[in-house]
Amino acid sequence: MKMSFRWFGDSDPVSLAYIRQIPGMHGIVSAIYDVAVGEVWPMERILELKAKVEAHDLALDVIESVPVHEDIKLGKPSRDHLIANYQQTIRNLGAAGIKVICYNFMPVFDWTRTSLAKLLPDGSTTLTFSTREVEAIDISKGISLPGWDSSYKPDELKALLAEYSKINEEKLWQHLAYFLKAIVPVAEERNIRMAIHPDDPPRPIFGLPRIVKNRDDLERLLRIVDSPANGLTLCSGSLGAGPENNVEALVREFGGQGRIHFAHLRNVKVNAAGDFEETAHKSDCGSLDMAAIVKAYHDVGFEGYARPDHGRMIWGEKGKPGYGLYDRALGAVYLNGLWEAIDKFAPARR
Ligand SMILES: [Mn+2]
Repeated sequence: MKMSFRWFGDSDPVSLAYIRQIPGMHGIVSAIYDVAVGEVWPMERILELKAKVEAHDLALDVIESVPVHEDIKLGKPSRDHLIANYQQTIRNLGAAGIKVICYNFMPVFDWTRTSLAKLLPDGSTTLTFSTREVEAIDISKGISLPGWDSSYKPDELKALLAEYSKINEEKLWQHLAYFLKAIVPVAEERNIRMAIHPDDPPRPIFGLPRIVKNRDDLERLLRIVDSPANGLTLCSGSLGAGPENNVEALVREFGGQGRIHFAHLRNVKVNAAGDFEETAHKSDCGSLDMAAIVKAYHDVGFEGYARPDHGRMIWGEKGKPGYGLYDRALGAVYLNGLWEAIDKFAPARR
C-alpha cells in the first residue's frame, strides 16, 4: 500500500513541503486544474507538475481526476472528439510515467454534501449529508448546495438537467460502455490503470441517474472491458455511505481479482436513511471497521495506492473543507500504523 496525499496545486493552502513531513508518505495525487474539461492536457504542463512534486521527494504516480465531459455521459455526437482528446491525455500521462488515472461518471455533480462545516462536539468541523435537506431543494430554481453554488449559471444548469431528463440508468450504462471501450485499450497500451471512483453518495440525487453505487454495479462495470486497465478507485467513505454496502467484502472480492488500483480510505458515521457525517479515520469514530478494511487489502496482497480520503478541520485550521493537512495526516499515519501491525503480526489469509 503506497500512501499518498491529494494536493490541489499551487493554490492549495497545504504545501508539498509539509506533506513531505508526514511519516510514510509516498506520493502526491493531483491534477491539472486549469485545462478546460474535454481539452487535452499538454505534455509540458504534466511534466511541470511532476517536476514540482518530485522536487519534494514525493512521487506523482496517480492523477485524480481527469474529468469526463458531460457530452460523453450524455452520449452526444460531440463525444467522439472529446473521447479522442481523453485518449491523448492518457497517452501524455503515460509518457510522463503516470500509473493510475482516477475519474468518475457522475452526471453534473461529482459529490454532494449538505454541510461542509458541521460543528462536532469536540470542536472540529466536518462534511455531512442529509437526505431530507437534499430532497427539500427545488433544483429547477437553481442550487444552493455548498461547494457547487458557482459551478454552473442557473440557465446552464437548467439546460443540462433538461438533457439528463432523457437519460435513464440503462442509457448512462451504454454511454459508459462506449467510453470504456474507447479508452481502456489506450490505457493498456500506455501501462496506465483507469480507476473509476464510485458515486458519492451512492444513490441517485435530484432525479439524475447514478450507476456506480454498489457491488453489482462494480461487477457490471469491470465486465464491460475485462482488463486490469479497467479498474476501481474503491472509496470506503462513498460506498460505505450506502447502508447495503460491505466495504470489507468489496475489497476482498475486487481486490482479490487485482482490479482495485487506488484505495480511498476514510470513515463515515451512517444512519439507516443513508444520512452521514465524515468522521476521523479510526474505526470507533464512525460506522466502518477500518482495521478490517485495511486487513482485507493486506490479505489480497494490495500493492496499489491509497490516500486518507478526507479529514475534518481540526486545531483551528482554515482551508479547503475535507482537505486540511492535520486530520488527513493523522489518518495517513493511522492507516500506515494499521498496515505495519497487520504486516508484522497478523497472518495473511490469502
Ligand atoms: Mn473518495
